[in-house]
Amino acid sequence: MFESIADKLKKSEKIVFVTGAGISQESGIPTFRGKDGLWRKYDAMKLATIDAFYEDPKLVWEWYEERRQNILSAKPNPGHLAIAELEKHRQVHVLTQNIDRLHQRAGSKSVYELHGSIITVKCTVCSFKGNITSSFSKLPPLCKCGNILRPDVVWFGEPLPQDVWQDAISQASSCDTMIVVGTSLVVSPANLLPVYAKQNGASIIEVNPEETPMTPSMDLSIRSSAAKALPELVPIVFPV
Ligand code: BV8
Ligand code: ZN
Repeated sequence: MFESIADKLKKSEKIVFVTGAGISQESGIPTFRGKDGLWRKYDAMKLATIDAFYEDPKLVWEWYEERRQNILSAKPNPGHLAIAELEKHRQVHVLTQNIDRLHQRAGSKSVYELHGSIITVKCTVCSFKGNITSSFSKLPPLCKCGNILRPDVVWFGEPLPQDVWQDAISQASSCDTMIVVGTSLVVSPANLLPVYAKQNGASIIEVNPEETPMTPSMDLSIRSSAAKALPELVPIVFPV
């Protein structure tokens, strides 16, 4: 799969991955827009927004709690593990749209969570932020200050965490190779990251069973799944 670009990969000092829901699909976590997509059962534009939350916090919490249980029982797959392995031999950064923390559980150290994390909550009023360690007895859960807590994720219409977004732009703009895995590149501004990389002369590779809007601009677009393609990548970039 990677033979045509193997020499460039071998010379890459800094590799940045941009990942989406597709990289966690083989861990049993449904993607958003796929046939098994989360958004088939639910209208995510209805649920992943601040208005939906204030309209019906219990419903939104039920959706996140269902996803959180599934995520906690999921395991990193060979795709996540290959990226973590590569980080032992090269400068690797992961810019993920996912909120499932599977990259970190696979062992990746440099992970930028562009859309937050389902494992953390924050207060809708005070500055409290913390990890969820057990299921809540009542939904929506309340903060010590008496106000309701919300999942610490970025909803549609909300800005990405500024520090994370700025860091993601600088990583994308200074890498030799960007590998875009498991994202439909529909959601902005995360879908701009490959543009930043290309503008700065990086080689960009896509790993996705389907085409995306950026397939024509890719140096290499691999029609395969993350768990199959990424383990092939490591021995090419870092021949032992
Ligand atoms: C912002 C967190 C500005 C929560 C998510 C019109 C109206 C309203 C808004 C907009 C609009 N037009 C544009 C916008 C902006 C909007 C946007 O982009 N909307 C889209 C829908 C058009 N963006 C925003 O609102 C962002 N904020 O712009 O703020 C601003 C600035 C200042 C002040 C105020 C505001 C915030 C976007 C973040 C939203 N939150 N998630 C949660 O998870 O519940 S988005 C959600 O979609 C996920 O995070 C996910 O990451 C993201 C993208 O989806 P993908 O990861 O790509 O997943 P998808 O299912 O789409 O694709 C999976 C891919 O994997 C497929 O290609 C498939 O082929 C492939 N695949 C499948 N299996 C495998 C595989 N690949 C490899 N291996 C496999 N096995
Ligand atoms: Zn509070």
